[in-house]
Amino acid sequence: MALPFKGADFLNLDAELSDEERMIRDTVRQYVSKEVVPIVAKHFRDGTFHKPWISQVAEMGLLGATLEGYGCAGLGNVAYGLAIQELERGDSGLRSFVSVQGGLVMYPLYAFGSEEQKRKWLPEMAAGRKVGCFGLTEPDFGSDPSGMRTTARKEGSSYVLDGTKMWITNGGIADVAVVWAKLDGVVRGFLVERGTPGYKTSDVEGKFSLRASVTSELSFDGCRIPAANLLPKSEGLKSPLMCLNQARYGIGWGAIGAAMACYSEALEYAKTRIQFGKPIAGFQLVQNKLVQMLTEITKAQLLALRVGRMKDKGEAKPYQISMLKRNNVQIALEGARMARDILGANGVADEYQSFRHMANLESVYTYEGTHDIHTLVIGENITGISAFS
Ligand code: TGC
Ligand code: FAD
Repeated sequence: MALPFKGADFLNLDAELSDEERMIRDTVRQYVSKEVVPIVAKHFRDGTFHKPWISQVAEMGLLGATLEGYGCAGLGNVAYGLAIQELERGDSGLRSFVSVQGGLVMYPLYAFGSEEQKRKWLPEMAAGRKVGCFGLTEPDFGSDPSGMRTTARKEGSSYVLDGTKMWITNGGIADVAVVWAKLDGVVRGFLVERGTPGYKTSDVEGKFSLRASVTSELSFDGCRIPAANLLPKSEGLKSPLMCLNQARYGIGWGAIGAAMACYSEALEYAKTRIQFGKPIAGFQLVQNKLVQMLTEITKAQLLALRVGRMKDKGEAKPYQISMLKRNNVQIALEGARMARDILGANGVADEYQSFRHMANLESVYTYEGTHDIHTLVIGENITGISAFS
């Protein structure tokens, strides 16, 4: 039987965590070892999302975990980050589900919704009985969502939506979509329920990445929704970008989980794989890779912990969250490639997990703002000059 997952904690950062934070991390760690790791390779191979995970993560209070009230757990940002880290140690697809449900659907309901909308959706979503998705990206507008073509127009007591959203996580399984569309030229958020005439979803096939997650296209063709489905406090592109801060923060922690999974796998493998008469862990070049991976994980942990503590005080700025997402996903992706290399030919088989993490991290590098978009966000902050266009 495999040993319990120990993570990586070279600087004893555990000492910086509260008992509650450690307890939440360890609970989710055990859950992932029992309910995710044993089956995720099959789901990745089959291209399926394992729906029973939804009620299981809900049971642990991980959906909309940092929100207060409405059945949400009201966790601190570090406790939430540690939980997300453990989920992504299992698979980025499960972490994506939780990020979208909490950061991109429950958060906008909480921040921009009416009291009636909050009461209707938040407790059901916290319990995992309802699933949501977030439609911002369009086929022709990814990094630059300001150009979106999806529109809403007011007709009596309804809004009518037209347009297409692309690459939408959870789209095909969502009961409700938070859709960003221009109303009189201004970006606003709308709730569109599954089954509404004129609203269709179709799942993206043939992904090499995030295969254990549902990704879909959403299309709106004269889709009429009640006027009460407008998120009344949403106003301008700033509203969806505020949601992205929540999800990007979680990704910064999640990437550490994927990186630790790859590092641990490579370390164990290197200690037992014999070539030229000794374990490959005894070769300097292999040690160099392992040291590099652990060093980057340790720096990523420090960054995540600091931004988490700042977020708890309401002090984390979007460009600081950009640095967290940008750095931690990059080091996780590079570490996954090194782990795959250390595993040799075995590294390309799904009996091992590093390749799956590596493939997932290619998407994570692109979504929630590409690596280079975050470079430009930070570049603008330090120079005062925008280099986006
Ligand atoms: P810009 O003029 O800079 O900004 C418009 C207004 O928004 C404000 N703002 C932010 N506010 C809060 N948080 C942020 N991160 C913000 N970034 C900007 C800004 O201050 C301004 O406010 P105001 O009051 O002046 O109106 O807008 P821009 O059009 O120049 O765009 C800036 C840019 C490129 C950084 C932005 O468009 C961007 O972030 N692009 C990347 C798009 C992106 O990340 N898409 C993600 C889609 S969702 C997704 O990928 C989910 S994957 C989920 C999963 O499965 O885990
Ligand atoms: P583009 O914007 O076309 O970028 C292509 C390349 O050009 C990138 O390398 C980019 O960095 C570069 N580039 C673009 N502009 C500049 C510039 N100004 N300077 C320098 N380089 C630039 N979206 C949602 O709304 N909701 C979701 O739930 C969601 N889930 C997703 C799930 C998956 C699996 C994936 C892969 C994507 C998902 N997305 C989602 C979409 C994601 O947010 C976009 O893919 C991302 O924002 C990038 O947009 P794009 O793919 O159109 O690339």
